[in-house]
Amino acid sequence: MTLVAPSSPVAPVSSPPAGVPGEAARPAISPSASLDRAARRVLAANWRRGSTVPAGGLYPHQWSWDSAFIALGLRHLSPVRAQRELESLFGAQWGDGRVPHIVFDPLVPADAYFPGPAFWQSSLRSDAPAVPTSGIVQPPAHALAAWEVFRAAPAVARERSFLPRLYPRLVAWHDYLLTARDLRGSGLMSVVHPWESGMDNSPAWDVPLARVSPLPPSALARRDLAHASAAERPTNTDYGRYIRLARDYRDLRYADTRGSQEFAVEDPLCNALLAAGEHALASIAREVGASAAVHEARAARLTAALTDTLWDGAAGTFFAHDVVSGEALRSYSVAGLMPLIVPSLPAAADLVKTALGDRFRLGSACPVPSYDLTAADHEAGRYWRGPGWVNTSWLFWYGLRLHGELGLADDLRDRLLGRVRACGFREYIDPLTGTGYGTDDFSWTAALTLDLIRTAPSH
Ligand code: 2M8
Repeated sequence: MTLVAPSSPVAPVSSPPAGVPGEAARPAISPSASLDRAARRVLAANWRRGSTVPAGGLYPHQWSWDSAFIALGLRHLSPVRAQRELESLFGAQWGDGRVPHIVFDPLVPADAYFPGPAFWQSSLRSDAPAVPTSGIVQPPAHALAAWEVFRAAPAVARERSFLPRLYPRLVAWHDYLLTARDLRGSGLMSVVHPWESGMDNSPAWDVPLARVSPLPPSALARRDLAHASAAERPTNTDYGRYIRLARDYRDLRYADTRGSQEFAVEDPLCNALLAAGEHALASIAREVGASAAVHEARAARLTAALTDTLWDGAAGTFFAHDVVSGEALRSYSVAGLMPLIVPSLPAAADLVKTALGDRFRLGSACPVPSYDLTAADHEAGRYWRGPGWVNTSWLFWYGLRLHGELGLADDLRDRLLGRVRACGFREYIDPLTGTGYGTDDFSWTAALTLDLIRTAPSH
């Protein structure tokens, strides 16, 4: 098979890699050959007529930020498939610019995933697409992914007008987040449901979620427990609250009226992706002949807002802000380290220091723990309350390279590959023991593993 030139986040985003896609061979790391093959098998098995499911059993539809990470891996296998992954997602964009967190596959039985299309009722909105979707969003990793997908194979992308077609949709997506979702005029976007953060049951959401009265277990038709152990998933009380919040938002026809939210937080991970995404949009704008200035200005504003509003210098991390109570959510989750992906971030060196400290133990724990290793409520095998995930670790690795921490980046890459080699393409992994949890054959674990294998070490 032909391989594409590895693209590096260290290279300036405005200069695509030279050469013809498909000509450069990946570095010969022979122990990775079988891992590479196995990752490709997972992605092939999870491909469904134009997009990839996160996992055939547990998540049998298309998820928003999963597709961004999956596209980053697919770009090494088939530039066209990587482009289609993003195109199919944006094909389900709503008229107000939101990109739904799930695009349902009409061929999958209605009760395969809860809550399904009958719960979300996207048809309540005349600006929703014909295909059924959810009505909430997920972290905006897409502009970054689109630019990296383009850089992997510019000729193929130009031939298909990939960026000219996607650019206006990416802009509408960011416009939605920066206007309708700037709930207090801080310049930052809010998430209005824990699922929107991507880190569903993060301890960071415990305080704001405690205000939400849960629906009783009889109102929940959980399907996840058929595919993963209850000890590794959110509790029934969490689920009761998730469904309550989603039902209330749906009953408002997904209106983002200021002050109507029971749960609203400014999350550092989402806002970091938005800022990094605006940098990517500036590069995309240059490629398609649009003005980059608006995106550069937005990136600068977001970086300043993140730093002024969410950064806590004494703690050495970014904390989410609870828009309802007006308080900082002082929880050391990996989301607080994610602004490392933002170019020219003033706090970059402090974030690396925090990652190397006891709470995250970057030098030994792997993947990067989703939550503070020293916290009394750290749970090494429960979802977003402790285990490490390959996507947030990949983002941290990307940020390390971006900020010139090449030795740390290479070390993290090698240890991530070692973990996956040992436990397979699991959804999440105990960062200290390497025990795998959640579903197996998880798409973004496979895709980002492939990306780590195919990207040359920095030095
Ligand atoms: C998880 O979230 C979904 C709800 O969106 C679930 O638990 O059913 C999260 O890990 C989320 O970040 C991820 O995108 C999704 C699919 O992999 O699963």
